[in-house]
Amino acid sequence: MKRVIDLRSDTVSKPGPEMRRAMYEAEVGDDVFGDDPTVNRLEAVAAEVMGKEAALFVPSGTMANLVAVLAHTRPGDELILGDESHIFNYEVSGAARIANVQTHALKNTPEGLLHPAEVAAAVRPPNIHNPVTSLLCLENTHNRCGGAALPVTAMDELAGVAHERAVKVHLDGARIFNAQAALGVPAARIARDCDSVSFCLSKGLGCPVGSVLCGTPAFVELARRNRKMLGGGMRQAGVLAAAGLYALEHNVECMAEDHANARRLADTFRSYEAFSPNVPQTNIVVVDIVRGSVSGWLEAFAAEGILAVAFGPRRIRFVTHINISAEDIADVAVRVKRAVLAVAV
Ligand code: TLP
Repeated sequence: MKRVIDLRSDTVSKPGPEMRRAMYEAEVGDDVFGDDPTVNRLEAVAAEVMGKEAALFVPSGTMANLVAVLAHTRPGDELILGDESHIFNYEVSGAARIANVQTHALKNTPEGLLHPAEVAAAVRPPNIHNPVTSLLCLENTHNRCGGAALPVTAMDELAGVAHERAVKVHLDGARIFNAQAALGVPAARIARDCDSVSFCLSKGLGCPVGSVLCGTPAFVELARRNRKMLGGGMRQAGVLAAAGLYALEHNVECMAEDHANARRLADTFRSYEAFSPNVPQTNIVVVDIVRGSVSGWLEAFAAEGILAVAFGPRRIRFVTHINISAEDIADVAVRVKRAVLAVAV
């Protein structure tokens, strides 16, 4: 039986022996009492890496975004975001259901950006009829825009447009270290003009669980309260935070290799007329299906031991990660060739 090469997401990676050892050896305490030294250390390190004053360890990227929205807004406010953003598409309407904010989605450019003029126009003027626009959410790298790394100048400009209008900015930086590797700019610089930034430990960094939300001490205090409300107050969470500390020390550099693997994977697909892949900037390869169907190709790939996900009616997504080597990508090329022969479209 050939080895399954799982490219459904970078969330599927499994912790290796050194990370597990760090988890095993973690010093722990009750984090709801603020007693877990490993969680406290992770929060301090994360804040520093992101250039913010404080941080909060949360179970997931979804909860990081939700507690950020809760902390930055009041019920009935309006939140501006991109129509391709994760918060708008994949977070079960948490912003609407739990934070009671109205989402105002603007069209994302293919590069994952928003037009500054459209953001400016979307901010509601004070009027008895209008909701209060209190938050702009950005995403870097941009998942549905094929892992695009948003340039710092564009981020700064959008944050400027928001701040001039007293609107706060949250960055969903689930994959901000991929942006760091692609842009050659430190994560703290990318997030500089954002009031808060979240990043995932459970994606390219290879941890089993967790995200971190960073911002001012007052913001993080509020976010901590919101995390508790959502049931995200964890106890001896140091076993999980230890994985995060290990990853921040050892796994950030691996991302350049994930990106090289993604480029090679896209090249494989480009050599067939049935497929039209993006030119990946980071670890996400989106392949538009020119011939055949998404379900047909997913089945053919699965038969060859390659796992991917549907990412639209004519699109499949592949994500490289820490458990995928250059040899695996070479192996995928051989398997894709066989799948193409089997489907024969
Ligand atoms: N993304 C997952 C799925 O939910 C689509 C994936 O496989 O890519 N922000 C961004 C930009 C994300 O891509 C994700 C997860 C999240 C937030 C949420 O993180 P989790 O899964 O930890 O809640």
